[in-house]
Amino acid sequence: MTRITAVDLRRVRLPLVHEFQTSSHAKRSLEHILIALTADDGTVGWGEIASPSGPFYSAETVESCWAVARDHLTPLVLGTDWDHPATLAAVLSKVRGNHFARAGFDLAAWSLWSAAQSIPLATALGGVRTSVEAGVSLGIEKTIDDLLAQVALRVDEGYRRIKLKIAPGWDVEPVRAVRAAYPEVPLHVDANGAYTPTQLPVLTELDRLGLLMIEQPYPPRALVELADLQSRLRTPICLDESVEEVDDLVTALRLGSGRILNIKVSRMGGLTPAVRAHDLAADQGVPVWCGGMHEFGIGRAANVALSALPGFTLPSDVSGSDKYYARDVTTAPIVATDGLVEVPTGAGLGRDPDLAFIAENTTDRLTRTCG
Ligand code: OSB
Ligand code: MG
Repeated sequence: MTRITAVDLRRVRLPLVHEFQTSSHAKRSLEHILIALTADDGTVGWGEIASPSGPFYSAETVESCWAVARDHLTPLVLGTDWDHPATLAAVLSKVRGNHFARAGFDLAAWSLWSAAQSIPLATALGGVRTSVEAGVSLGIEKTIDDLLAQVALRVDEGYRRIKLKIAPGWDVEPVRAVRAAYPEVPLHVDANGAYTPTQLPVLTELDRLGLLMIEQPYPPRALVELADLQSRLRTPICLDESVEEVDDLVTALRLGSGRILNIKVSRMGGLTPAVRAHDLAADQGVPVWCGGMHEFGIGRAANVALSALPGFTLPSDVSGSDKYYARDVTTAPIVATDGLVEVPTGAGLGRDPDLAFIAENTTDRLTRTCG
């Protein structure tokens, strides 16, 4: 049995090396919340809450995560006895929604537990790969030339798949330009829910460009409309925002709302539900890949570990730390070489926090203990 005796929350802000713009907003720096859980035997496990600052991807914000972590999740984990992260996840799931906040605690519990077992996190999760294929996600740029320059950079670095953010007004033209310049590169687009059925002609145009998938063309709850769209397109629809719960996946697969699943640890509420979603998708022959939220090194290491599971048959958004940050919060960054990221082999997360660098970039901190 393990008992958490201390919870340490830190808000940490890092500048982005390149501004990132999606259909809803642009960002130059990111603030994530790092969590350190200490067990009664002294073992420490780190987690990360990778929420965007504003409620544009999901309803959560850094502020909401901070409040829920402080007022609800910390009291739930402090002093609770548990023998496996899934047990603690069940306790955390008393809190409805708030998946990003919960995911940070769930990850910290997995880090702690795998460290205590002296096994890599990937092994603890059921991972089978020693390295995973990495894709990149490219934001909306000011011009098509700027976008082509970004694609060139990442193709030259060896990334295995390029994803382009699209939005009404930035879709067929830029995607066609990239397709023309790189006829062979595995390419996909992500709309973050920015289209409606009235824009079917645009999606039909995109359907002709040989894309691997079209990610989240319609808003999260539009599962019926997505199923209708999927029946009209050859290109597989990939679900992201639509699947927050494993039960959403059950509904989506029954309806035929998509053929591929992006599994994000944050969006699902942690590694525990992420593995369940993987298992369900694998059962039904649905390929999955791991999506990202621009994670710092802690969350990034977890994404790599998760991507080692057998059902992750498509390249994940697990680019090297250097795509986003000049320096990361772990003593060793995540590195992609020729489009592959090695799965950490050390016990636990396999990446150590760089405490001095974290301290330099901490904007707020809160510690709670119990005897
Ligand atoms: O939809 O996948 C998304 C970033 C912020 C919000 C939503 C998304 C993304 C990404 C980032 O695409 C991918 C990454 O972390 O490398
Ligand atoms: Mg997405």
